[in-house]
Amino acid sequence: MTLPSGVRLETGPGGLDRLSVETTACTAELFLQGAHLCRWQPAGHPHPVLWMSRASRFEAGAPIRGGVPVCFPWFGPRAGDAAAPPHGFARTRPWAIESVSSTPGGEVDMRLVLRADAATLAIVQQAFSAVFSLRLGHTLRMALEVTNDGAEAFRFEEALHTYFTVADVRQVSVDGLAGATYLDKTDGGRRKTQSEPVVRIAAETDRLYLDTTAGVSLIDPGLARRITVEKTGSASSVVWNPWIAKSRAMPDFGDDEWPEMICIETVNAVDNAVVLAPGACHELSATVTVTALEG
Ligand code: TA6
Repeated sequence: MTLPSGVRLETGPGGLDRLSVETTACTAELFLQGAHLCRWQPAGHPHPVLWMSRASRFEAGAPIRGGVPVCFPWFGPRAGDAAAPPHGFARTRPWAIESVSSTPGGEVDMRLVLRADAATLAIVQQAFSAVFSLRLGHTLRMALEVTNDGAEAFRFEEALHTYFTVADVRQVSVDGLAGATYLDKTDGGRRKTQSEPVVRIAAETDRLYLDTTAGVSLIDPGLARRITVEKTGSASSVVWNPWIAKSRAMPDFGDDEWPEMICIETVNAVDNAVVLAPGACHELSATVTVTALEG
């Protein structure tokens, strides 16, 4: 495959193949395993946008900790199968490069594909095609398009499980979810309402917001920036920070890393799971923009 200038296919840590991007618009890295974007840095921005754990594993078949895990065809634990890996199999399967191109302005378009095969059919008896497409530039647009290639309806969950870098998670606020219903995973999954205008993090926070199509903004005074996530085809959002105890419990997450990250995830899960008729397709997208905090 001929790659545009500024894009290389190389072997990364753990022998995992990755596409690396260095253009006038941005730098980025995406592992073919999981179509996993681990780095995206728009030109002119001094601080990393996506967060990566310094303890992440890079091994075939092991989930990478940070960046944008692609969660599919289930979110969180698999219902009725405690042995199944959380967040589905897409993030640990090899995706194939369908196309890579660039624009005169240095933006890079990638399309990667994952199709049902014997390995996935052994887990979920469903024929599907998934295309993960990205436009990497001064903004980041990601889209997950799933097609039901089977003869029966296909119910699935999905998420772009995006990890963002922050100066100190205790100082940030998350705007756009006021009034939404959420499942509080730190409180037995109880249904609650986001009564505060913005979400602040002062303890382990793990909330699945339902029936919300609104964009979400992360205001980070420490890095003097606002990160906005606009979405389409998504009715759920997640806000997650593991805090102290959960960080210690995860071997691929440094004990002292929790203050420097927050997940704002673009999701369809639980009440908002997608049900596709045979032959139908569905797209979820997220567009990430980074701007300086005014004033
Ligand atoms: O999206 C939040 C969450 O479901 C948390 O409950 C936590 O489990 C996190 O995902 C990380 O999941 P992972 O399987 O990547 O360790």
